This record gives sequence, structure tokens and C-alpha cells, in this order.
Amino acid sequence: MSFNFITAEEAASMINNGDTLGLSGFTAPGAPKFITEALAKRAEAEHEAGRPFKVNIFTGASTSDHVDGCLSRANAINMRAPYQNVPDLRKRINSHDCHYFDRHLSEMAQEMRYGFYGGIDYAIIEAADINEKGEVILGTGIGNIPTYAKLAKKIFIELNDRLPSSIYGMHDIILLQDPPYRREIPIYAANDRIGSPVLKIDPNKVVGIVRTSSLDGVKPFSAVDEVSQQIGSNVVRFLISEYRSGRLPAEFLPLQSGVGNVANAVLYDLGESKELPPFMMYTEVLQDAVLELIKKGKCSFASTCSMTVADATEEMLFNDINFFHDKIMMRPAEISNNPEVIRRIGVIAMNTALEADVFGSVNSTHVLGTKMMNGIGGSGDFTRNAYISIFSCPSVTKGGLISNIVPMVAHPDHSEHSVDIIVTDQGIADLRHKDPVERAHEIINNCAHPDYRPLLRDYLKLGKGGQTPHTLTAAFAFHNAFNETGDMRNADFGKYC
Ligand code: 0RQ
Repeated sequence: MSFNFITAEEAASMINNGDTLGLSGFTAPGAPKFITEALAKRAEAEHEAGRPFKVNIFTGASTSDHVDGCLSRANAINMRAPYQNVPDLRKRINSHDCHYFDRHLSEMAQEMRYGFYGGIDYAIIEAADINEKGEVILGTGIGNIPTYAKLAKKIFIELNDRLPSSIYGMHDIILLQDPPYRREIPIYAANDRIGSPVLKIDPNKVVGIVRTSSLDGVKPFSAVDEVSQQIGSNVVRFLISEYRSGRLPAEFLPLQSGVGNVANAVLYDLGESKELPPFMMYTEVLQDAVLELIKKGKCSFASTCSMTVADATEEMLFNDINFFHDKIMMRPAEISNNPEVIRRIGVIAMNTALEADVFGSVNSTHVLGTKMMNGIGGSGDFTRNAYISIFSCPSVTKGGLISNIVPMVAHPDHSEHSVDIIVTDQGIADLRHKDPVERAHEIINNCAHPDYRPLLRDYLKLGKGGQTPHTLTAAFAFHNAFNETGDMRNADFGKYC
């Protein structure tokens, strides 16, 4: 068969108000870039003509301005899941212009197949290549596209000439059977291959191919600030002490790390450590630091869902693809984040919190308990199932007006049952083998900023007993003080005595 080559505008003109789109990719890499931009323009024109135009967008994780940014500014998203991080979309979500449901990333594909979210009208797939049999070489981010492509009535391909076809072989694509036919996922080490190097789609569903040319546009990291540096070195100090004590095996264990400056700082620091042996990664996003670790021989293999690296690093990867080819494998989100695999191979999870409470619960998603930041992403998939789960955050935010250690988190994403270690710039709290009150002292003494320690101790003194001695009337005194005065340090526990 021969494919129909069309423009992004022609593709956008086929999409109708109310349609559901399933997009390839995970973070910016692998997400479409051109059809969604053309769709945003179409939505603006429809709105100007007084007609409604909104679509539902399902992805692997966050995307980029080419998807969430332009479509949000055009107010063209009705429903969005499972994760986002673009300011314009965040505004729409928090003002209820866009419905958003925040799901564990490992669950999205199977729930789509279970029929929880309706059907998919169009899958849009960024690809390095496609042949007449419908074998697609994907780009640098996978997400949930195997499921979306299977369920979609029709498919568009964005054929991106910046993706070298020599990327062939770096993907491991598989679609799981659903219950009651699901079998074990035979990954026993991070570098086990279980699937196909290509995504197989029905070529008859491809209604158009758009030729494109663009890198992913991930911004380079700014220089690591002092607080991130301190957090990073505390995490590494913890890992080294675990290794020395024999609580980690001699071969070490695979690492997962979230996104952001702290995660990058941790990885750079790990690369400097002479004591830790080379390790593998079993993670959902690979940042720039990992490629350097691979070059140095410190990271021997990385399994991921996406290569979330800056454009210059992406070009370096493509130029040196023969070197990286057998050291990196990209998998669908339901495999990269799969609880069964994470638990089996003993992943050490490292994620970032917005705030943690004195008893060890973590809020990753809601600023001051109400405003959605990004979403839970893969943090829950890894945290709940990890060999050791580490959360890090600065001890204070906004110049000290906000303490990231609070009496009670204003939105619980990860309960104290799943959180083992909390790290801030102040130090390390090891919550294992401690009762709630012991945990509270560990966190206050080691992780809270000195300005907030007396206040947190005052909060603990209010407790009238119980295994976890919260005082419900005072539990949000920090948040209330911030909302009322702009500074959590104005929390006054005297009035609750
Ligand atoms: O505000 O943007 O106005 O400066 O929140 O905070 O410190 O820059 O942190 O970028 O590392 O993000 C938890 C959101 C941290 C992220 C979160 C304000 C702060 C700043 C951002 P500004 P930082 P980061 C891998 C795993 C969940 C998903 C996940 C996240 C802004 O790590 O989304 O882990 N995690 N996925 O000033 C009010 C507080 C605050 C606060 C920070 N306590 N109260 N505001 N801020 N703490 C990726 C995937 O799953 C794909």
C-alpha cells in the first residue's frame, strides 16, 4: 500500500470537536509537534466563528508547548490525562476550563484498554520511519502509544527527519494481555528485552503522514544551585552509607530518578562517587546526566520510557548512536513504570516532593492543598514498589515563607507507609523502623529548616495521644498562616493549647 502524505493543517481539518486523541511520547520527547499546533489554530478560528471546539487529549506523561501550551492558550482541551507540566494548561486546569484527571502513569494504558475512558478517534504518532507493513520506528519517547494506536479508529504519523533511522533497535515494544490472561512480565534485570524493536500498527488506519523536522526542544539545565547541590550530596551520602552497611547488595540496584535539577544533581554526584560500583537505571525519564554517566562507564545500562535530554545532548546521542545503542532501551510506560518489575528487580526510587509532613506523608501534586502543580506522574508507581523510596525537597520555599516540612500535608499522594527516606538541604531522615513520633523527631531534627523546628515541635506538643498524635484543629496552621499572612512562620500554636 502507499501512504497519503498530507500537511499538518489537512490533518487538523479532519479532527472534529469532541474527538479524543491519543498521543505518542512521554514528556516532550516523542510527542507530536505540528498537527497539534495546526489544531490549536483551527480551534481559535472555530471559536472566532462562534463554534465550540475542544478535544480530549491522552498522552504518556507531560508534553510540551507544541501540545499542551498552544492547545491550552486556544482553550481547546476538554479532558486531559494523565500528567502535564505546562503553565498555560495548569491555569486552565485550576480554573476548571479543562477537566484533568491525574493517574499513575503505569495504569493509564490498561485503564484505556479496560474501557474506563471511552474510545480513541485519532492516534498521532511521532516516528523516525514507517514501512508498508505498518512497522513504525518510534522516536525518543514512547508513553502509551502501543495502546492508543491499537484502540484508535484512525492514525496520523508525524515523520520527523531529525530522528535517525539508526535509532532502530533502541525500543522494546510490547502490549500486555489484560486480566484474566495477563502473564508475568519477564524482566529480571533492567537490560532484559521482552518486546519488538518496532511498533506494529494497522497500516490501513493511517489516514495521513505529515513530514516534519524538529528536535524535542528540551531546555538545558541551569547551573545547579546551592540547595539542589546540598540535597544531591545528601542523597548520595545516604546511598553510600546504605551500601557500606550491606543493606544494598554488592552489585548495587537499579535507580529511578524523577525530573528536575535535584535529580540531575544527584546523578552527577553519583558519577563522582568512587565507592559505588557501576549501576543500571530502571526509570521513566533519562536526563542529560545519565548520558554522561554512561560515557564514563558509571551507568552500565538504562531502561526508560523517554530520553528527556536537551537538544544539544540529543544531537550528541544521535551522532554517537553506535556507542549508546546497546546501553539504552526505551519501553512503553506500562513497562517502564510497572509495579511488578519495580518490585522484582529492587529499584531504588528517588522523587521530589512539594511538601512532606512530620509523620512522613508526602504531597507531590497540590500547592497549598488545592492548586494542581503537575500530577503524580510516575512517582507513585515507583515509590509504592521500590526497594527503598527516597523523597527530596528543599527545606523551605519562596525565601523561607513556606516550609516544605509541615504538620500535615495538605494533599496526601504518598502515605508514610510508602516513604522510607526524606532528604532536604538540611539532612537525611531515615523513617524505617520508627514509630510515628520517632519519625516526627527524625524529620524535624534532620530535615526541617531551623526557623521552623520550634514551631513543628510546638505542634507535636499539642498531641493528646494516639498512635499518630495529630491535632486536627491545628494540622493546617502553617497553610492557614501562609494564606492569611503570606508567611508560614506566623503559625501560632498557642491558641490551640
Ligand atoms: O514555584 O515555579 O513559582 O518557582 O513549586 O518547585 O522546587 O522548582 O521543584 O521543579 O523539582 O518540582 C513536586 C512539582 C517539584 C515535581 C514537583 C513551588 C516552588 C516552585 C516548583 P515557581 P521546585 P521541581 C518523574 C516523577 C510529581 C511527579 C513526579 C513533580 C514550584 O517533582 O511534579 O515525581 N512531581 N514524577 O516555589 C507551595 C510548597 C512548594 C511550592 C515548591 N510546599 N508550597 N509551593 N513550591 N514547594 C517525572 C514523570 O513522572 C514524568
